Amino acid sequence: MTGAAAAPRDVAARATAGFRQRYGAEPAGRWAAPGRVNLIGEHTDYNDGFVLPFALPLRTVVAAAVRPDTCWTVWSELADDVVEFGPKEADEPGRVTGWAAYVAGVVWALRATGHAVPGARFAIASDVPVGSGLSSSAAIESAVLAALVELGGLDLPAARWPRLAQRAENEYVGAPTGIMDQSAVIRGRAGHALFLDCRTEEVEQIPFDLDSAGLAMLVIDSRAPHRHADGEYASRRKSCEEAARSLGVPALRDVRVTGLDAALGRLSNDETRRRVRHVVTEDQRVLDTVALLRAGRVRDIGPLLTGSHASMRDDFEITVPEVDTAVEAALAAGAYGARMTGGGFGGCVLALVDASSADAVAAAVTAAYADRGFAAPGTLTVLPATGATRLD
Ligand code: GAF
Repeated sequence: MTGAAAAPRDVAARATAGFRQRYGAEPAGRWAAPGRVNLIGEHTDYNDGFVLPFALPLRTVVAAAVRPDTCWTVWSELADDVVEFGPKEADEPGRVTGWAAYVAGVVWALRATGHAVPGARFAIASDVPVGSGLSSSAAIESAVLAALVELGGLDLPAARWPRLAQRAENEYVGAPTGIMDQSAVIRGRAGHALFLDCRTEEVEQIPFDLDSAGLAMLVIDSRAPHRHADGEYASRRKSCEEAARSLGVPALRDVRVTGLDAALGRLSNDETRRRVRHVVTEDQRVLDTVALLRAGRVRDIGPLLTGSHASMRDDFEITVPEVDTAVEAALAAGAYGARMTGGGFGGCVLALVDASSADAVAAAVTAAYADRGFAAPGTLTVLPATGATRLD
């Protein structure tokens, strides 16, 4: 032991302790933003379609205060590292790299849209695991954005935050993602899933009360090593955009299931046909899921979740053996439905289960992993939680 105080376990306390230790001062406030899972609607967001994510109880907390000059200093417990940048680095996308790029990207996006961003010091602590597909990057962006808007008294209503945080990720970090993650993280509400029309950005909070239905949502971290996920994501997006151009529509959202066969008949490439079929049927599965939840039929969404997984596996081809194993084992152990959530090539699987059988389903998945020689998965049950917020 070195005599240093043990790090506090609570994420907000860790952010505050990190701020005091790095900067020898008190933060002006603490802002939190959660990770997310997507209940259904995968790779539909950048096709102007529908998604239904919810915010997780796992959060990233940013303790922050303004500094007198126009520079930004960031410490994160994730890398136990301090990064400092000024306007020159902030104004040139790509200049700040690694985890701090998500912070610099937000500063860039705010400045690029004409906001006078105050210089600031940040200390970041997080319970959102990195690399598990639970949007740890959107959580950092959103918590930093919330902090800067308030510290700078910026005129920027929360409804515009998701698009701005997405720009940080697309244009500063260079990841061609859609608007789902930032929307879930910013606009999520406890006890609800967020039904988002990614074209109009209209949202509807859909009650998703697992507890009173005696259900639980099991999140299984597949622990699958990332296999070229970034390049595969970009290539899926490109195929979709090319397919929309071939079909003469603004986006694949404009092809509805009733017109799917006719649209497929106009495409000559089999792989492109499968990509289009995934997106069009997935949009419909989101709409069907929303209809069932509005009717209070939570259990009945199970087959739609499983259908979404099959579509991602067979048509969009973004699953890997670990996630397929987790889905199969969860279903065999009695889950009502199961699917990979997020961009693919690893990440997490969701399984809708009776609350009383969550442990047994988790154990069954762990056993199936051991049989296949995979590293043990992580498991936890979650309820929809609140989006980005100021803590105090
Ligand atoms: C990632 C992206 F960031 C989202 O925008 C979305 O496209 C998702 O993959 C797939 O649905 O999380």
